Amino acid sequence: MPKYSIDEFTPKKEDRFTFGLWTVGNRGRDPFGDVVRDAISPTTIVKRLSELGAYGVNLHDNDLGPIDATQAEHNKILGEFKKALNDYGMKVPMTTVSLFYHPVFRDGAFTSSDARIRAYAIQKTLHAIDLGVELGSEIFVLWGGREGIEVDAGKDAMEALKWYREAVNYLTSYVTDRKLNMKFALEAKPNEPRGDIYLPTTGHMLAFIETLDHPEIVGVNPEVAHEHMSGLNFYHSIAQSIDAGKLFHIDLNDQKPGRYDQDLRFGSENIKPMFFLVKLLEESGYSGPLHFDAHAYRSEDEEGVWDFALGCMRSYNILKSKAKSFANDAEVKEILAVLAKAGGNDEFSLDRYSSVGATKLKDHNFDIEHLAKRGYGYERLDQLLFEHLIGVRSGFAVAKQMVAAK
Ligand code: DIG
Ligand code: MN
Ligand code: MN
Repeated sequence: MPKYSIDEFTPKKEDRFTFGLWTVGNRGRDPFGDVVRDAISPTTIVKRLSELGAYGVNLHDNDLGPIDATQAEHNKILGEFKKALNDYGMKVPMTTVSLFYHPVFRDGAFTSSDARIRAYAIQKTLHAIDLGVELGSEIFVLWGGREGIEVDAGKDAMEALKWYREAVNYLTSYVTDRKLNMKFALEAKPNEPRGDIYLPTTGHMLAFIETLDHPEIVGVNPEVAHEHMSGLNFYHSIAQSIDAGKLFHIDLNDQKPGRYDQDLRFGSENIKPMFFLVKLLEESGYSGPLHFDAHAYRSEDEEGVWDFALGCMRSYNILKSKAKSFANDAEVKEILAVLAKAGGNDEFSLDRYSSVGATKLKDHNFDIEHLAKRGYGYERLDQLLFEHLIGVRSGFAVAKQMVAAK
């Protein structure tokens, strides 16, 4: 049995780490190979994640049991799940709905050209919202994995966006009408499984939200791999989401550039980008769940799955510690202070327009040759960051004790 060290990076419930049932429950199927792992029951997932220090689990409506389960079967499975949550002190901060797995959604759910399928998709989501309320979720994620096309000839993009808006408006009206304590987090992805997915990035979602009837209860659920698939800087996507007051949830994982959606263990590929992400989340005071929408390599057995889960959480905590040591580094602080001072003061009051100010600005004579000459010290600053991340500038706490995995 692998031994897990207990040290300052060991996850604790107050870290707010969560996993979808479908993440650690991923059985390793891929487009070119069958499952490699046995199914892990929801109650076992709750138990093992709790023992590793996780705060909660998330689920799609169909994760607890088959889509054609009878009401009696569904109630039995739900009862066992709720008992496990209670026994192991685990929460369900987020619920979502599968509008992508069943063949009925082969050409979209909210954006299907068939009005009956659009209606079924909304009905399925209403029931999933009710399930989430029953489990105590306050966040409902909508990922439109099938809302897209392979060929544009078959669907008017303007019409598709109208249908998308109709569906989200219907759902927010339901929550408002029934006075449910639930807000929505829209998750973007550029492609896969569709050739092109509508609203492909978090930026598109932020713009879309402003066109809705109840934008105040709609935010975003950005995922690392999905923005990286578009070659975007995830830290910047999160900064814009926080700036807009719309970071309602987040899907943490990792991704090699230019690949399909790999949903890799958090921190396993892009240490520096994930450093800035964690630094922002912690320094901004983000208080939502830290959800890992990722899964173990197909090479792993069940023990490897739990190594994966612990690795996600430990990596976040290690980067959190690195962010603190970097921010407290005297030389880093000195370089940043010089940068701030060299930037001069805002003598033109650029943060508040005035007619007098505009005249003063227009008449000012800037010495741009002089301004063009200054250097910025980024090389030294980035080298210091590298040395923090590599560990030569501050070692990790030595593992205090080794204990057998429970
Ligand atoms: C894929 O990134 C999607 C689905 O796993 C789920 O609907 C959503 C919730 O995190 N992410
Ligand atoms: Mn993904
Ligand atoms: Mn996701």
